[in-house]
Amino acid sequence: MTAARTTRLDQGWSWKQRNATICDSVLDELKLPNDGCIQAGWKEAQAFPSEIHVELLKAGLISDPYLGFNEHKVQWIGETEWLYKCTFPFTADSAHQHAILEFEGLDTVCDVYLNGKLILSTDNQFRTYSYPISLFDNANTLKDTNTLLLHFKSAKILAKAEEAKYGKVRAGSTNLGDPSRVYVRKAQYDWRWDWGPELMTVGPYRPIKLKTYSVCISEMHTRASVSFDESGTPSPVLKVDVGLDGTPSPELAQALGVVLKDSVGKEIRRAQMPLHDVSSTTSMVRDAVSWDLRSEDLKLWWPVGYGQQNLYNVEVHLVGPNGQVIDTQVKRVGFRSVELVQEQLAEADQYGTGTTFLFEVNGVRIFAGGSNWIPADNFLTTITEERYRAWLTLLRDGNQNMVRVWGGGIYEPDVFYDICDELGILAWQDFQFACGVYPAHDEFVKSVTKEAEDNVKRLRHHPSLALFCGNNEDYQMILQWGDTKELPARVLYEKVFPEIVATLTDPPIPYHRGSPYGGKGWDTADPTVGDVHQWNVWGGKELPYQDYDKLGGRFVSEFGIPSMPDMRTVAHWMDGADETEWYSQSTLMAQHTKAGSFERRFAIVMNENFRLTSDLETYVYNTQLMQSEAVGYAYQSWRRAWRGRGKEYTSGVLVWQLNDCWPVTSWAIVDYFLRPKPIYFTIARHLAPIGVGISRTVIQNRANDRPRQFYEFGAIQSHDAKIDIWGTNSTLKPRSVKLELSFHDLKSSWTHSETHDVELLPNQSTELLSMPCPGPPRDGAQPPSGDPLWATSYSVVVSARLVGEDGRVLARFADWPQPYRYLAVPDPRLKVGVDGEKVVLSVERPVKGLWLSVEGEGPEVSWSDNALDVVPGDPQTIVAKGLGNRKLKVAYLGKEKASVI
Ligand code: BMA
Repeated sequence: MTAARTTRLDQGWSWKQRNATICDSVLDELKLPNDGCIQAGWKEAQAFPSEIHVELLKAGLISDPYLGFNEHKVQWIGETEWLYKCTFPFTADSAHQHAILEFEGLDTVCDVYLNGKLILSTDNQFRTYSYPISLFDNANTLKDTNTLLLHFKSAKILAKAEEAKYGKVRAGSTNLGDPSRVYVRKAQYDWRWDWGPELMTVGPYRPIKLKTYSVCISEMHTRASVSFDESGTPSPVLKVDVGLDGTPSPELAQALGVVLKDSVGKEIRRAQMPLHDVSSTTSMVRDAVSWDLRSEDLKLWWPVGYGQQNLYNVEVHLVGPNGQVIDTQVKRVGFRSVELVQEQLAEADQYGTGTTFLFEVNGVRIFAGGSNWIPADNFLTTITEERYRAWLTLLRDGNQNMVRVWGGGIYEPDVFYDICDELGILAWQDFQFACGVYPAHDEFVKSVTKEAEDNVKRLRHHPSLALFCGNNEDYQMILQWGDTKELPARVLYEKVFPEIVATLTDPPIPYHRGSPYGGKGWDTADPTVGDVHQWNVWGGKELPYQDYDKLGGRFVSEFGIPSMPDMRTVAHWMDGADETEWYSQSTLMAQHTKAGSFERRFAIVMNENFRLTSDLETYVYNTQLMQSEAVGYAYQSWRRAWRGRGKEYTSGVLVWQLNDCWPVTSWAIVDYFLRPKPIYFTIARHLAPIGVGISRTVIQNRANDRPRQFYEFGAIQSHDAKIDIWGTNSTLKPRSVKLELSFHDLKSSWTHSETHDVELLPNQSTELLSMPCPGPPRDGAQPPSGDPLWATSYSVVVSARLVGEDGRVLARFADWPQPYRYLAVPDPRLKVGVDGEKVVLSVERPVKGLWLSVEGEGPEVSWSDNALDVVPGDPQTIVAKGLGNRKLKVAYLGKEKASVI
């Protein structure tokens, strides 16, 4: 009796372009091994799994599509056919009657030939395909040496053919690729998106395996759950279902062993069940174990910030007649409960009453602060585990606790969710549908059903997985377009997916039919129910970002503002371009900015808030500060709306978007090369366990004074300004802290400070203070008689910090007069003290948006904080990991070009 054996077919691959003019069909090629067409042009694959653009690039046959205008030079690749082949040996094992070839991911339209025989035709990138082989039939399918040949066809051409057959539909705008994309189950962003290039790659992008066995474990379902009694004591339960494949007869397999171990390998429980009650026709063993575990033995899994990420391994062994292990599968699990709570709010807020949209984990209601995730590259095979870890660690270190895997990319590989489990990041997983009227003909529904089953089964054991969601913006688009009446794929979002999720997950993973979705007909913009995508600041009505506090909802799962990336990233795509091209409106900048109407939209928001500039570096800095101020203001306002039990007016904020898939100007808060933009640090401060916020409301003299976003400058005759100050506390304990306020006039040396003892309520925001904004004395000047009184606070920076009992500063925030284009900022007289990796920053006058970088090349510095507002009397200490002996550079509002200090 030999154990089941799995071999990864990852050696000896080669590839070439299929030349249809020489050979009529791939089959011909195989049958004529000496014909020139099969020999000629095969190139050894440099990596496996593999994608054709990556191979072509490594072979020096194309130029890097991420540079300059090269994207346009490689479009032919997506319209061409490609072949991959490998030969692999096979030694028959007399004990093995079965073999299975498993394809974990083929991108996308592919005919698979084994030894010249067509065994599979695929058209869904998201499915796992398998081909079972009986080793005892006469077909002799596997020989001593075997050839596997993959013939990839153009998904772009297939999409067009399907469109011709089923009709042209609406799918986003031209920025979101050709609408025919909805017909093919390939990552939708490959067709181009409003932050990504059009790169239709092909290839075996995930592993291919050959498994041989007499009997084996085909799947395992670990049902790790926890319930709580009235006193809150947890009762963890583990049930395990095991699927068997092959011939589970007593001569071959006698028992199933299940072992539960902690993360260091210490055994917690073990059991063995005989298989005699499993008939050869039953392939699924339900409740192989059903354990009520004691909470003393097991610790719960918590999202980051609420407790530890305790993980356990569940091993399932298939045991043969002599006690030998024939097959093993292991899954890492965590014990936690997760619920999406949509219940009536106790009181109305500015939007009315309505229902919550919040995540409750282990009975604790959690404010979800996080990011939307897009694939981290157009070439998925280049995203190593290390890169995934770097991305998700950045997210976690930025005080974020949720990531939304957006519906126009992919179901990420296992490693992504493994890392989420380890770091305590909750994952919101969209089914892969985005911004379109998707079809629902039989074949399509069948294929998508398989896709959904494959991925739900693959992902359901991850404790990080908090939500499955039907699609991205398909409902919203209908509302937006106004001329489309029906979404055929509602059958998927409203029937197929919820049924699959309900049947295949236990404990149940919540399901939401689409993001955004409110529940009232097509209305996806209702702020009182469900989630919203807030695109009326960038996009839509182009409202000022200072209005974000009025534009929230119960859960804002998307909103954002783009900015240019780090200057080094710009330099990368410029690829040595002539200096005459280095200006913000050049064609090369446009090539690396895909957002619809970005010229107008940037013009509005930049013009409203910043001085015009023709200097590229100043412009880059300004777009980044703008993004940081705008998105930061939204985080701060919406976290304030998490006001405690029954008043969870906003329970989550996910910025669009965490990452980039190539070097580009986009909404990303960290660029393609993992270089954080200022907003990354601003969000981190707003989501810290303890936070402080300030909002300033201009008190108008007359009803027709200029709107409030202009604060007191536009309404120069404003009577005064009111400031509201609140604190946030995401811990589960109240905190007594000192609120220290300081006020600094930008026009004079006037300052004022005061301190208040305050208490921050647990797991919510607390309103701390509402007061008139002080300002310098009017010096006796009075407005002409009859004119209203004007304020002097219009040039005052209001700064707040929360200080703990031990004197430690827990939170800081400064509210500056706006808009910044009016400000004559004084020289801050910045002092920078460097001691190893410790950097101490102090100023004599307030400084806004202080951005630290380093001179010269070298490893990326990891900053503990950056993009700072610093005020006199409040020096800040930063840790600059990796600084070495390099010199620091600084930029800030008023001195936007970075210079060495
Ligand atoms: C959202 C997303 C994406 C898009 C982004 C920026 O709606 O769902 O489709 O990239 O807006 O426009």
